[in-house]
Amino acid sequence: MAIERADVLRQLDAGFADSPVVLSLGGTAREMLAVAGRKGNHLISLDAMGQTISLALGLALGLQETRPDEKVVVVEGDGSLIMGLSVMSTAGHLKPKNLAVFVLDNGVYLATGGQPTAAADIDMVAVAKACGWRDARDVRTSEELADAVSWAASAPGPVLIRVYIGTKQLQTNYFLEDPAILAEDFRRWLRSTRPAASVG
Ligand SMILES: Cc1ncc(C[n+]2csc(CCOP(=O)(O)OP(=O)(O)O)c2C)c(N)n1
Ligand SMILES: [Mg+2]
Repeated sequence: MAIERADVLRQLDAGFADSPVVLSLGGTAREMLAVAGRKGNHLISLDAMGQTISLALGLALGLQETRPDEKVVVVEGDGSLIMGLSVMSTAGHLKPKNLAVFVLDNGVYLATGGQPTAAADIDMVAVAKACGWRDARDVRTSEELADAVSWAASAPGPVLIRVYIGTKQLQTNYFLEDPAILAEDFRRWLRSTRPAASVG
């Protein structure tokens, strides 16, 4: 039985309650809001399809000096990953030890009606490794997911975890917020947890 997205999001929220978590757009963001509420440590890359890992990469590079052992966690979709695939080479080249990416792969652009993505023909684990990422793995069961969450928290990054999920969706409200406010809320949380760090 496939793992569904809401369960994965609950597990990621619990597993990384005090870490920066950068969320993809669309249903992933809306369902995280539904299961976890608005969290200071969650940064939603609202409508910025293909940009989520790039945004988190910059954040990871900025934080790696002050908090090297804390992961910047990304929750990305398969379609959005494929749209911004070039970041795989940049992240593999720069190798931030504090970057962990979870790709929630439902095989479709679910937010826009379920059109198939090219994910079925892509070995994301092989792509990550070929681009110089330190490690990557596939996850198909809740047990493997639990194991991957604790692995990602401690393994040196960048690491990628491809989580195969089903296409069930929670009924959620639409979410609209000024991205400047989302960024400012997140900055406030970062500063509150790192008073000594310079967070611009
Ligand atoms: C540049 C751009 N193109 C298209 C969209 C519309 N759009 C929003 S979410 C989405 C699907 C994203 O697919 P995926 O990352 O697999 O996430 P899923 O919907 O499956 O959770 C699309 C096409 C957008 N926001 N930005
Ligand atoms: Mg998808």
